[in-house]
Amino acid sequence: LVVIVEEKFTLREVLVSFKSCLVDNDEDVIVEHYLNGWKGLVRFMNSLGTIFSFVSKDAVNKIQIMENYLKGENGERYRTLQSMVEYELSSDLVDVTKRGSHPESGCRTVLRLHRALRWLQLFLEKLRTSSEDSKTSTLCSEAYNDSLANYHPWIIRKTATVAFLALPARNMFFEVMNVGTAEDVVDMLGEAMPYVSKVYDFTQELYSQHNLLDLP
Ligand code: 1PZ
Repeated sequence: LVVIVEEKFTLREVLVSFKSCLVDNDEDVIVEHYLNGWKGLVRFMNSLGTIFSFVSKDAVNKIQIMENYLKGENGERYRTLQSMVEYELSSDLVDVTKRGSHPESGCRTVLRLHRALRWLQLFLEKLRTSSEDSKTSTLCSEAYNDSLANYHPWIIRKTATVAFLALPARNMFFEVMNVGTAEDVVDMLGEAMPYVSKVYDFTQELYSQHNLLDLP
């Protein structure tokens, strides 16, 4: 007899897991933990249905690129975002103005995830403050248009906008989060999103200091 126990999984633990990214008085981010946070987000997204598989595929691909660096011979240089940036820049491993011999640098790969984290912030904040009759697809596309869309070509924007229409309604969406009543969800987001924001803010600052915010 084989018993398969579906592991209970809640959005709270995913968001809170970003807390463990920050080290050294919030002056650095551990890449391994950052990727773990992302794996949780991908898992959550997959539980929303296969329509988002084109999104999760890209995220998984980027997580994989970073994990390969971590496992590779220079893995130690990729331990934190700060050490990755210093290493890749000082060793000329980043295409800075146009795509060239380093199309998959750690810096540009993390930048894609970082931009997506901004979308997540905006979207979850909209959800948190939304009323019962708000449409998740509207909240989602507003958040998208204010963030990621600015970096995406027309065909991806179009595809994303169509996919958003398949998002479950607000109450269903809250249920998938698996944290309790709508009120519990609102409380959870208020408590857990600051961890994500801290990681976002640190990364933004680091990338801005090194002029990395427009990497091709
Ligand atoms: C909850 C519903 C999920 C909605 C997800 C909203 C984001 C839509 C983004 C659609 C983009 C998917 C296709 C991939 C595009 C890539 O071209 C870009 C740029 O990478 P490059 O081509 O330069 O290598 N990839 C990205 O912008 C990263 C996208 C990651 C999206 C992760 C979403 C996180 C979801 C968390 C859900 C809780």
